[in-house]
Amino acid sequence: AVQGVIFDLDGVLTDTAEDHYHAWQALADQYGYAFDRAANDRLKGVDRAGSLRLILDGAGASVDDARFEAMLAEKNALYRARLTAYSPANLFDGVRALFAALRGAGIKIGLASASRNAGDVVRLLGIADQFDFIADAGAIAANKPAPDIFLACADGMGLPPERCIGIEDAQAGISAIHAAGMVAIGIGSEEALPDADVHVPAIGALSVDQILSAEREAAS
Ligand code: G16
Ligand code: MG
Repeated sequence: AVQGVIFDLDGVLTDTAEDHYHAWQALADQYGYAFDRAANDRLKGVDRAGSLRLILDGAGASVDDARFEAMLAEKNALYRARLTAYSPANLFDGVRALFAALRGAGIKIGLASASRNAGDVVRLLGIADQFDFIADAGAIAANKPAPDIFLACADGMGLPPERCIGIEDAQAGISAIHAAGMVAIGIGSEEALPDADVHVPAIGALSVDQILSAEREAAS
């Protein structure tokens, strides 16, 4: 049976994507790079440096290493300035109830976000103490779609990966979950996440029973 559920952060527990968008847009405007919401959608689940590489590629621009690092720092400062407005009100509906139900069922809770700010975000959301383990994105060699962060999270919870289920809103994240040997629950439509084993429109629509039956279905 399932012994652990590993959550992505952005798009699963809260909408940090909107704040990443505004930070990247401000940076792109400052340097005169074309950027919009559609371009931002392609950055979901992609780490900070990977995102900047995609933006530069899209603009046909190239910068030296020092400028690249400075731009990363600048984007992060813009993003963190937006995080100061975060509170438990930013937590998606149903997360607290789902976490309580998982705990009641003896199932561990993990976090596998590509964000180096994930620890601060869950503190601001008021749920930091709910996790058995929070994987450190800064200590992971290969980002999603590589399985590393989900494997590190299972390991940190003291569980074998095949006893864990992953929950993601981005295709790269679903691939990472599968590469880790876990069943994948997708937050979003079947069109958006064709590889997910189970789909729910939002985290608030997900029950512990559905999580348990997702594993049984995938195993049969
Ligand atoms: C999130 C977002 C990405 C962002 C990444 C890194 O991933 O989806 O857009 O680029 O974190 O964030 P930071 O700049 O804070 O390190 P996830 O894995 O939570 O969906
Ligand atoms: Mg996500």
